[in-house]
Amino acid sequence: MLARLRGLEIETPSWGYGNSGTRFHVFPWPGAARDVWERIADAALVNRLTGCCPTVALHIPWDSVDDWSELRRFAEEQGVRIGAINPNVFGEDQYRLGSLCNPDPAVRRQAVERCIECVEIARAVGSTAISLWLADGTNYPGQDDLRGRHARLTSSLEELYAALPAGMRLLVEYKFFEPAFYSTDLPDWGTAALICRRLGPRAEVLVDTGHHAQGTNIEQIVALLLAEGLLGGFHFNNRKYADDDLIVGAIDPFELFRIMREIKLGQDDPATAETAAAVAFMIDQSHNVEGKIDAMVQSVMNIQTAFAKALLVDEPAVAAAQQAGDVLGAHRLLVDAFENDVRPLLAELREGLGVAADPVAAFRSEGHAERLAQERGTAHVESAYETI
Ligand code: LRH
Ligand code: MN
Repeated sequence: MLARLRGLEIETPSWGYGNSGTRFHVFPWPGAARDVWERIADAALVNRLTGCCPTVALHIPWDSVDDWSELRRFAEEQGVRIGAINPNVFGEDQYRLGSLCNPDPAVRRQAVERCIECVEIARAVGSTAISLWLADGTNYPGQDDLRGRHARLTSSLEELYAALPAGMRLLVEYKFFEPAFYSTDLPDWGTAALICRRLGPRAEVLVDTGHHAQGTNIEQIVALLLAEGLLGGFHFNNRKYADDDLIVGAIDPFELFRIMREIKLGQDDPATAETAAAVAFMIDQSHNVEGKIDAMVQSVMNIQTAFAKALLVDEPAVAAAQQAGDVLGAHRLLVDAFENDVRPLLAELREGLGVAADPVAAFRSEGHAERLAQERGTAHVESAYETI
């Protein structure tokens, strides 16, 4: 049990440490990271506090530097490695009508080149994953040819896939809407799975837990993608309404438990163990009204809690109840596990990792927030409307 919990490594996102907000306002947080160096330093602090976050994901060009080997060295000196590289093909003017799906071949070229540039960056920093999300879509019926956009998407991705060196994989992230409000070119797991199958074995689906329509059974998608050998990773966060990017498990911890149970079952099944073993557990959240670092640590703790409870499910009894058609019996066995208080177990895990039993309490009692606010001050960021 403890060995499996110790094996759970969680990647944190560089963009989760800086000031972020909504289109209505960005509330600056005292001591929030202001550049990639501080974002990596904060990720390293989260790793020191939790003992299980050895990698940090980067977003390009938000995290771009002149000397990638210097950044790699800095990260390693801080005690972390650079994880997934996220090409940003949504934050520039030319992407109004899309990036890889844009009707204009010149814009598609720029977007493909940005992605291939990220392959070179990944190579330079020792990363083995390109994690790609596209904002691409349309806002009105008739705005563009839906099959035409799909054809552009697949041919652009085929070019990117062909540029991947051995050992590097492409994680394809879908999202059912936003910022496009009529059609999204990569809207769901099915489209992502079809495209990954078409590309090849090193293309896998990334499940962002905030990217589904209300009522979607995410753990069933996870189970299916595991069964098909197509699950590459997660962007964990939580939501009540849309892509709210809230602290993982903060709104629906039972859903997170159900997702982590499918991961456990996938690890235990020889037919899916290889895929399950390579799943990238990454957080993708942003903090509009709360501090960044302790919120990230809380998310890590919530994922560990969900996995610990999933490991406590009496699976042989569940299988027997399922075979016997004992619907409530099977369900109650999951609830029994979920109702466990696993904090003592996790405290034992953390003691073994040489970190505090409650890393959030440690962050606070050690005065990191005050120290960082002192060192960095408060940077003001304009929200979308404020630039009007
Ligand atoms: C899109 C998304 C994607 C990132 C971005 C920061 O909603 O989930 O993964 O690139 O958030
Ligand atoms: Mn995401």
